[in-house]
Parts: sequence; structure tokens; C-alpha cells
Amino acid sequence: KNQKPCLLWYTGLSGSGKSTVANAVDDILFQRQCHTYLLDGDNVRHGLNGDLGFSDEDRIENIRRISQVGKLFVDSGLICSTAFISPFQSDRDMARNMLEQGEFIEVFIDTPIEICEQRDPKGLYKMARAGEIKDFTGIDSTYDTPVTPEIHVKTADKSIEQCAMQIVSYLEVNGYL
Ligand code: GGZ
Repeated sequence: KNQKPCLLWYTGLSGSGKSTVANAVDDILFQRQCHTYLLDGDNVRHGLNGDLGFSDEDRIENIRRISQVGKLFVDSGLICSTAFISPFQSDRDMARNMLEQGEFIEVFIDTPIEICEQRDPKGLYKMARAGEIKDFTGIDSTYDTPVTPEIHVKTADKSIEQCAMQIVSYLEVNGYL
């Protein structure tokens, strides 16, 4: 199977659907016999980055390590995806600049904070509003809205499947698949 290696860099608020959409894309790519790897909180925040919290400083280090690992996976020939809030534009640009032209694909999972907060699957927004968690993204910690993402997914009026197909179509049209 021919595939052009790349790093699909998902960014968006907590509860925006980054992991859900990234997993749906990976399922489709797997069916098409692509070789992929998905880095997300489950396999990175507990292990490699288990020493890091949510201060600005720790988030910057979190993203620095993830971009280094992502680059290694791309060098190994995979379509690699990362699903982290990655709130700072400067860190997303740092990751972009580590890769070759066309290898870095910024995917903005654009879900209004009101919707993220309604979903609140882990009750974290509720706790942040109550002051029980501090430095929560979108409440009392910054999220820099992507300015020129390669893919802008507005999730509010789409199904997970439609969001995933928007990304797969981008990969097809631009010669990654
Ligand atoms: C944001 C937090 C926080 C704070 C814990 N702010 O919805 P989730 O639970 O599963 O996803 C969030 C995840 C964010 O980790 P990232 O590694 O993606 O963040 S970053 O890229 O900014 O380094 C949320 C949970 O961790 N979480 N505390 N204060 N999200």
C-alpha cells in the first residue's frame, strides 16, 4: 500500500472530540491497509509524560516531547496522529518546523466551548468552574485558536463519521493516500 508519511496534528479544547475523530480516521485508514500510529493522552500522558502537569511550562514540554516522537514515527514511514489540546500556537509551529514541507497537517477540531462544557464527559468543566481544578483550558488557561490549519473541522453539525471523512478526503486529494 502506497502512503505518504505525515503527522496529523489534532488540536482543540478538552471535550472537543479530538481523540474520537482521530480514532475514527485511524479505523478508516486501517481498513485501507495503511500503517498508522495514534499518540493521545492515554498512551503518552500516563507514560512518557507522566511527570508533567498542566502549567504552561509543563504543557510546552508535553508538546515538545510529543512532536519529537511524532517526527520519529513519520521518519519510520507511518501516518502518525497526535491528539492533544496543544493550546499554544508557538508550540504547534515548533512541531510544524521540525518536519519537512507537507509532512505536518494541523487539524483544528473546532467545537464551541459551550458544547464541550455541555458534554463534559469527565466532569472537568464543572470542577474547573467550581475552582476545584485550576489552569483549565478555555476557563483560566489560554487556547490559541488556529489561524491557518490545513483542515478545519466544525464538529457541531456533523457526525463523527462525517468529520473523519473530511480528513480522509483531505489526505486523498493531497496525495497522502
Ligand atoms: C486541560 C486538563 C486539565 C487542565 C486535566 N486543562 O478531556 P480530557 O481531560 O480527556 O482531555 C484533557 C487532557 C488534556 O491533556 P493534553 O495533554 O491534551 O493537554 S496539553 O496539550 O495542553 O498539554 C483533560 C485533562 O487532560 N485535563 N487537567 N487543567 N485539560
